[in-house]
Amino acid sequence: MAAKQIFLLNGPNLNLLGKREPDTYGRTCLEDVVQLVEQTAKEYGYEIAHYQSNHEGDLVDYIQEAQDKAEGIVINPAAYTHTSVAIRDAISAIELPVIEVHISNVHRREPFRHESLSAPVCDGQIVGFGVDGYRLATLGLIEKIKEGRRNNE
Ligand code: DHK
Repeated sequence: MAAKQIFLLNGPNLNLLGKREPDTYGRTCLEDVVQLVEQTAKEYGYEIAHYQSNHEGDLVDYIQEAQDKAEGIVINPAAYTHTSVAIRDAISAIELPVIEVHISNVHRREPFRHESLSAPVCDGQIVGFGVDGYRLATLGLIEKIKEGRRNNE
């Protein structure tokens, strides 16, 4: 029997993790983040399908795809967090738990990063724990999956 899947989605510029503004985003590369999430998920019998894109529409496609293939989503929409109605609507349209994660503490940063268009349609948000936030988000998501439906209805 195929393992249950969690989609891990990363938005623009997160492919540069480790090299990009390390004082803000740390020195861990995206590949290592994916491994961390895979290890965490595996302990609970889940596999990770990871996608990173710099393009808004790709992220919308992955969110839609998750509906048929995954039990839930961990997503860092990166800059699209603050701008994308399309990503918000895609999350809203699916019937899966979704946890938003941000590496940095966005609330301590520029005012335009304080608002998340997607957080109100997600089931939880993890902010400011560095890349360990992805592990925490995965654990939180697994709890939400166990509970059943998302809690934003
Ligand atoms: C990542 C980004 O790329 C920014 O655009 C967000 C987020 C914050 C993060 O902390 O993971 O504002």
